[in-house]
Amino acid sequence: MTICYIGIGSNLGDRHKNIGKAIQSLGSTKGIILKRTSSIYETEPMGGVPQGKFLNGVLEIETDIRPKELLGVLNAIEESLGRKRTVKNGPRTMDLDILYYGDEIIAEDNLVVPHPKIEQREFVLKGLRELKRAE
Ligand code: PH2
Ligand code: MG
Ligand code: MG
Repeated sequence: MTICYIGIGSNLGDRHKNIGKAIQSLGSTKGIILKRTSSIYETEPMGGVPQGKFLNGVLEIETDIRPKELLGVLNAIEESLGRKRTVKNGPRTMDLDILYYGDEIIAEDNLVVPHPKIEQREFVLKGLRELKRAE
């Protein structure tokens, strides 16, 4: 089993409801144990088109699902919550990103881990600090 950190975000529709549903789906997926959830922060949109504020947080999970397959699970949950991939970095009902997968380093076309934008995003660092401090 590997400890992973997942970034969660929503800025479209009922943001709180979307976050709640995604956490519930993730926690009820076979092979995933939801360990802890950071506070959910309201954040100004960074980059992309002008858009509404996000709710963002960080989740700690334990899993035996390999990274590529985990990405598939996250994409399926995004889709179940109505995510449409139209505008790059545009508004989204749900965004689930693999931040860390244990201490693995992955550099593939569709999956880079650790997530390359961790250090540019204060809300991700805040969520990670909150969970790591509680260890
Ligand atoms: N995600 C993006 C682009 N901009 N801004 C905030 N505040 N939160 C996000 O999760 C976010 C963003 C693309 O994934
Ligand atoms: Mg993202
Ligand atoms: Mg994403």
